[in-house]
Amino acid sequence: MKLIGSLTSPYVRKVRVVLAEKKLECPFVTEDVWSAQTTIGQDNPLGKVPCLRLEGGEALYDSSVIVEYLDTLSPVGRLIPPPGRERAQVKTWEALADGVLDAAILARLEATWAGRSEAQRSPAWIERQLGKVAAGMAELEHGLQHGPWLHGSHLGLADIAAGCTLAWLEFRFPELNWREQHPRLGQLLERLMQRPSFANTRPVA
Ligand code: GSF
Repeated sequence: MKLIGSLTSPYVRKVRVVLAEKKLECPFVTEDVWSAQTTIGQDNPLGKVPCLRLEGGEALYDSSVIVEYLDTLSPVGRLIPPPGRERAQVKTWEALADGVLDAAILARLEATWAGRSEAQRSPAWIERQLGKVAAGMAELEHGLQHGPWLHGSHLGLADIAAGCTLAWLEFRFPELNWREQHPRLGQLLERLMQRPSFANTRPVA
């Protein structure tokens, strides 16, 4: 098994955190998917990371599929409940956290992607995406009103996905200053950063 990714991608970080929490060993190979020389298309036709290449050569993507698979590999620290309503709830938290990232990344690319000229950039599109970020963050904060974890009484995939999103927003969108409006999310990230799985996977520019 081999994980292909980058040191800044929050989706890749989610997979690396899950590997660490599950105490699974997996070589990590970095790949710059934005470089003209990238070979990521050989494993993932969508040209995206993370991508997990299995022993037989076949590839798994995207991050939600990879983490679901990894959770089955070891009974250590189950992160996703068994099939049923609770599992759907946890995966909805993951979809929300990933969706906030998707929107924030679209906004960032709209503002910065070198393939687009200044005249081609759309402030209205950026605003639309940032509206999704704000709404998603409010829902995540709301999800912590009854306790320290988004689902149940211990760390799970919902918290890991949210933590990767929060840390990435701080890394790439410091001007959002989300901690001011979302104190519970701030506490969640502080708690997560105490864990080696998060402390050892900080984004590196
Ligand atoms: C998103 C992966 C993604 O956008 C997942 O794995 O959960 N839904 C997917 N990865 C980015 C890197 S990053 O922004 O984290 C990527 O590989 N982008 C390259 C491209 O061409 O869009």
